[in-house]
Amino acid sequence: MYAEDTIAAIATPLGPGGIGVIRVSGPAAEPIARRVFLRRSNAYWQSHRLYRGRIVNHEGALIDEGLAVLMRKPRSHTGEDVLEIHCHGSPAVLRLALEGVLRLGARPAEPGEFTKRAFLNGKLDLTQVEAVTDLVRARTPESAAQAADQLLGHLSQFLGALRARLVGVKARLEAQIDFSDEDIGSDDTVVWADLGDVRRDIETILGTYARGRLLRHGLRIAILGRPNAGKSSLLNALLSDERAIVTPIPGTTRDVIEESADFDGVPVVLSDTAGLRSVPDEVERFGIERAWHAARSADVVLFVADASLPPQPIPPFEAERVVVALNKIDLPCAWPDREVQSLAARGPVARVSAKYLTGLDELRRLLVDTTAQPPRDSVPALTTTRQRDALAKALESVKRAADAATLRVAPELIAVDVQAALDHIGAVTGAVTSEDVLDAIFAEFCIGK
Ligand SMILES: Nc1nc2c(ncn2[C@@H]2O[C@H](COP(=O)(O)OP(=O)(O)OP(=O)(O)O)[C@@H](O)[C@H]2O)c(=O)[nH]1
Ligand SMILES: [Mg+2]
Repeated sequence: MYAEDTIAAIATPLGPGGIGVIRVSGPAAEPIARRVFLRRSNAYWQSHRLYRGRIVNHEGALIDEGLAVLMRKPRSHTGEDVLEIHCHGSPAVLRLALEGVLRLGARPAEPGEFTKRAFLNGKLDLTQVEAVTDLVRARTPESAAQAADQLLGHLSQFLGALRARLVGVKARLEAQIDFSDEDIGSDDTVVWADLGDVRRDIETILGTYARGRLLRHGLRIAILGRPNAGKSSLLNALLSDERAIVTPIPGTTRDVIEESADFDGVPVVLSDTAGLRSVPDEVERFGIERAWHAARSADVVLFVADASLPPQPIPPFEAERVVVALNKIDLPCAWPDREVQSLAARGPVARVSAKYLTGLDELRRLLVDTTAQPPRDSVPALTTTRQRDALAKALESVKRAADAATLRVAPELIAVDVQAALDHIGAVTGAVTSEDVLDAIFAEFCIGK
């Protein structure tokens, strides 16, 4: 299925650190181990045993002292012979050690190639492959927990159970086709009931996508508003950090300031921007252009309005969602109720004081959007559009099959929709897949994974 050559890469980030790991996978892993890792005795390498020894290059020159483990196939991450060499986390040592390994017949691994081999050898399914990148990149504990859950196969098991149910339905329909003369009419109710259960389960899991996606992708929030509205103060308040300069002078912020934060487990990136106004000052004008750009590339625009000044219109934004913060509510409010109510037409409104830190929890809640409820423990979350789209198609097929069963359509025809549903669910785990899908998924990987 693929060229079974031997691949190698540095698997840890390149920078000074306690330990750095070189990973080698393929048939030459063991011969390479014997050349570049010198143990006290030249005895047999036991599989899955950590040895201490000297790391040398292809010519035998000493590089470092460290540990090595050989994991013989098929009981390894990739399903091939895998060698891991643990040396000191020095970029120079790691480069020298890798070079030795490459000189002895391995070639540099492409991004994600170890995981791809694990998939091709049936060690991981596609949802687990996706979870590997998600776990490596997770920015909050909740994102990491979600990815770990998927990596451990929770989603795969849920989908496997759905498939098993549908296979049962299909078998029953086929029995009806084969024995159409005999009386097996009672099976119809079983088919309906099973299709109904599968449909409910798919609907439940589709409901997890909004939050699953949020935890995986995070949320880009651009803070916009007129000069002096309190955008930078609000950024600082949301970060609990004096990150941006705050002054009573309008036009203080000139450039976009980006910071990461964790809103109830959702990784967010907040961008504070220059206040929107027409000005002759060229520097500020550039800043305002950047503010508009930040708004275009954000998932949510957080528009900050100053409650202590007479109402000002909110400009139109292209963003998917707008949340309004009516700031400075510690001061006398200059907004008539009617004006405050009309804000709701633009998006949900939070009354806040960046100065006294009030209303911030409510604002965070509105920003991450409460419609994205946390999933129930028993139901794994969908995290990618690929998974969501395939299951949405599966749901359509199951609905069609259920409708056809109600109308007592010929079992052959119902079976076609049931098979389509099986194929769509199979696409999620990769039981049914195409080269394009694989390429798209592995394109996101870094080298050494
Ligand atoms: N009373 C009160 N003052 C506030 C509040 N938030 C901000 N301010 C004050 O408003 C002024 C402007 O605050 P900034 O955070 O710099 O406003 P900005 O929107 O970033 O302004 P530009 O960067 O110039 O666009 C400062 O003097 C802040 O102390 C608030 O909630 N209540
Ligand atoms: Mg500012």
